[in-house]
Amino acid sequence: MSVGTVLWGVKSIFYVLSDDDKKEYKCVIKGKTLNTEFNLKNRREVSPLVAGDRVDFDKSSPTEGLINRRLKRINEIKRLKSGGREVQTLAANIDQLVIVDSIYNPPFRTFFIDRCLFTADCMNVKSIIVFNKIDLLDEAVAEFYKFTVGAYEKLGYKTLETSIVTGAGIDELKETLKGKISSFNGHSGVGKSSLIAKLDPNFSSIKIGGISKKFDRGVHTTTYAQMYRLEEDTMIADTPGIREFSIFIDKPEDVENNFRDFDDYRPDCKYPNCQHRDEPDCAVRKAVEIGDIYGFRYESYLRIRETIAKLKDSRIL
Ligand SMILES: Nc1nc2c(ncn2[C@@H]2O[C@H](COP(=O)(O)OP(=O)(O)OP(=O)(O)O)[C@@H](O)[C@H]2O)c(=O)[nH]1
Ligand SMILES: [Mg+2]
Ligand SMILES: [Zn+2]
Repeated sequence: MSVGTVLWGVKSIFYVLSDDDKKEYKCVIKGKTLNTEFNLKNRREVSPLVAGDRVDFDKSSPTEGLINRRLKRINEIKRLKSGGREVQTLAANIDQLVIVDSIYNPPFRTFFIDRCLFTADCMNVKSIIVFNKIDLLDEAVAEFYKFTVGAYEKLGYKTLETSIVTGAGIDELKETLKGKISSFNGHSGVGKSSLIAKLDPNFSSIKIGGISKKFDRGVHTTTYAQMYRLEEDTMIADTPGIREFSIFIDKPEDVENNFRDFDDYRPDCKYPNCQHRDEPDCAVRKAVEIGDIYGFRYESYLRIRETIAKLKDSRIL
């Protein structure tokens, strides 16, 4: 029996990098189902194995194998799909989540970034925000962009600005990824695959898409997550772009606890179970009013709460 890491897979075939000989094996799941040790509460899991999963498997030939079991995940970046009826894991066992957004085409959205940050924080995974296509920064968005970057930096999140056109920030990105397993997440068309291709010429065959004119959004080019090995110990999961990053959360009370900007104020709310909406003497809302907490972060918080309430109503949570 060997242990390895799933690099990528479609439908029922998974490519596994074996720990012992560092070779790739084309594997299928033994039997038809996999014991995933995960309570899905009647939801369907899109795929039982994703890039980054650790499995034990038997080699059946020098290039093929049979997967017996998925090992317990250290962490996983999950989202809900199909109105909450399906759970999709984007990557598992990662050291850091790289949230990629673009300055323009498509324009960056703080709500998306906040949901990703929130998901990573719930999982205790470090996150980095990459603003790609910095070459497209013009006066119209410069001020808002600067404000946003400043806000995230102040909250303690690392931000990077990159461009595959000018090469800006690519070396810094490489340095940030070195020796770690990272997952690139972001909307379709922000340039996740382009960045990975830029990091190593060996990845030049990676599929890069165009932007669909009609929606001013990317046409989905990457259709499944795939792990790229930059060096022996540096791995990057390129995940398909997502329109919606519906958060997946097990415990609704996690919402408050994972807005780090609220931490200093929460203890001063009148009610210990304050949800910071319309309760009297809410220290969080007061901090928002006087500008000590960013308004856009508070908006994101409310929207995440709303999502969770809806899921509860439809008994998905
Ligand atoms: N101007 C500019 N264009 C870029 C940059 N990075 C990527 N692009 C373009 O953006 C488009 C989308 O790039 P992709 O790398 O396919 O985007 P993706 O995030 O992988 O998209 P999905 O696979 O659909 O999730 C392509 O036309 C790229 O050439 C950049 O830094 N500057
Ligand atoms: Mg892609
Ligand atoms: Zn409150």
